[in-house]
Amino acid sequence: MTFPDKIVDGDIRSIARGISIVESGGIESDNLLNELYNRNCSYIIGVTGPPGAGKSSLINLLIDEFKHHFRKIAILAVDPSSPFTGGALLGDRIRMQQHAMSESVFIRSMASRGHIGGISGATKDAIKIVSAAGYDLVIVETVGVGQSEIDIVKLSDTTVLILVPGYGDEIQVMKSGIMEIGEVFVVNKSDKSGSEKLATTVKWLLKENYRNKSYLPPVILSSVTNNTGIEDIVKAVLNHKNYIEKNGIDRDKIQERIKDDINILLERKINEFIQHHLKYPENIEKWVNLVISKKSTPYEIIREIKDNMILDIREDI
Ligand SMILES: Nc1nc2c(ncn2[C@@H]2O[C@H](COP(=O)(O)OP(=O)(O)OP(=O)(O)O)[C@@H](O)[C@H]2O)c(=O)[nH]1
Ligand SMILES: [Mg+2]
Repeated sequence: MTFPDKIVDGDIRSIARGISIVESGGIESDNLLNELYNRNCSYIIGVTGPPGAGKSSLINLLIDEFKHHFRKIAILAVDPSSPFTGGALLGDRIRMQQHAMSESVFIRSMASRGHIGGISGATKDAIKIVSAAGYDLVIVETVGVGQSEIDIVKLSDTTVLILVPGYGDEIQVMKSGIMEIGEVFVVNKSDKSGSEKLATTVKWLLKENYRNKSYLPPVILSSVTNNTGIEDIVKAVLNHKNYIEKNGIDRDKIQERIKDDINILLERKINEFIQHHLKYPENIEKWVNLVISKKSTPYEIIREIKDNMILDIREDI
């Protein structure tokens, strides 16, 4: 069996290796993703929220509930803080450990390599790997810090935003622009004071401001400590899944993702092309000197570059 076939067959070691390959990028990664491309059929849930909101603990409980609705579940936790084995990474593993041995649950922590708080491109590719391997549900955990929230919205079919009392008074909630982020809102740590007030505020804000008039995100109180609200979160996610399928939004999202894939590859190719044919940026200093010594102008230089490039490409063909 070939390596990509082993992934499709669901072999855990091959899946893990596949993810390591896409994390490193390069031609090997491109070839693998090409082999696996048209096999993406997972439902993707993004779970985001401030550090320590209880995302990992909640996911741990949600897994059991989601098992009734999906065959195989993959969890990808993006660790924003440390590219190595940082505390958060270890913590996520421990919190989800009880599932680690089960056949139907795959858990992987990924470093986001310098994308502060963001989802690395590698996460997007890792989703493709587990998706090809037949995981029909993928849960991506990411800490909500600015850009990462936008990234997760683009990536996910349903985004679950976890809030906790104490972090966000009304103004913080407003400021962080959360109205654009979630389709399911959760106020976790409802065993602590202030959670109901926060839930009421968020509900009110959503009602007033939510972008989509035909879908109003629910606001759910949960507590990992008391094991409450878990079923409600799953129901809300399935409800949103239903909504997007009924309204064709899932198709729009697929189009957006493919567009993104093509754009990323195109950008990379154009950069390689420029570097190769123009010897850029090595040549920039030479061009600057030509202008300083009045031997040329930027306009002349560009014209010459363009003409040379056309000749160059003709030779290539
Ligand atoms: N009281 C209370 N504590 C909770 C609840 N949920 C989680 N915690 C605690 O909050 C802490 C952080 O939980 P995590 O699940 O690691 O939170 P996280 O959002 O995944 O954290 P990062 O991945 O580091 O951003 C842990 O000590 C949990 O035990 C809850 O509902 N109530
Ligand atoms: Mg976590």
